[in-house]
Amino acid sequence: MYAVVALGALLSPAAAQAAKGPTVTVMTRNLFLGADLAPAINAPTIAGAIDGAGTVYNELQSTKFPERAAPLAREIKASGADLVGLQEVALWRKQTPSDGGAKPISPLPGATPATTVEFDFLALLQAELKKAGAKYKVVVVQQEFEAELPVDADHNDATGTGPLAGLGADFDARLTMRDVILVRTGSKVKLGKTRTGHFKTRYEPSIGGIVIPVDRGWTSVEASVAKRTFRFVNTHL
Ligand SMILES: [Ca+2]
Ligand SMILES: [Ca+2]
Repeated sequence: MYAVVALGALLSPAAAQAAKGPTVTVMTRNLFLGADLAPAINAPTIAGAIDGAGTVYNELQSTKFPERAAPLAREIKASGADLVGLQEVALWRKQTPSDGGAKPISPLPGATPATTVEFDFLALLQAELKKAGAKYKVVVVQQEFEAELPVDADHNDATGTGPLAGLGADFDARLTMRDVILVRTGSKVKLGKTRTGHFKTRYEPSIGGIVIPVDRGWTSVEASVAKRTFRFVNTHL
């Protein structure tokens, strides 16, 4: 969705009339991280979470962010938005063979984070924006929830790798959630200080007693146009 905001409308009617404030176009979009995480993070046990991670991973493949990014980039271009707030700008990474996930979910002390990038939603969207002829720069990125689990993608316990091979772990998959603000190159909006924060109250499901900290938060940037100042805030509630 996007909106044209007349800054004068935020002032008193008389002041607005006098000001005939400059116009700024803003847009907000939740990119959808690619899958419903419930089968994994709401599983009662690690074994169930590994099966659930298979369901999540297969849904991620079928929702095809690399394809979705193209019309999204065209939509951003068509909006002409000066500022764009993006939520669920996922970064998915993979590790083969599995070494048992990673903290905070993995019960194994030697488990390390996956580093091979599978889908970087920000990089994919930026590439499509470039293809669409829309020039946007990243103003601020904040990392939110992150988790890594072994994945039983073929739902077969007889195929597995690593220390949890017996539970069917084919590989590890790591999700890093991010929120991002973009600014259009050439926009008349001048930007200043950025701020970020996480909400103190968060969703904390547990898998077999291991608490999953589902962080969410906000990013903001101070902005001005024609000597009017405002604050643009992007949040994932
Ligand atoms: Ca790992
Ligand atoms: Ca398997």
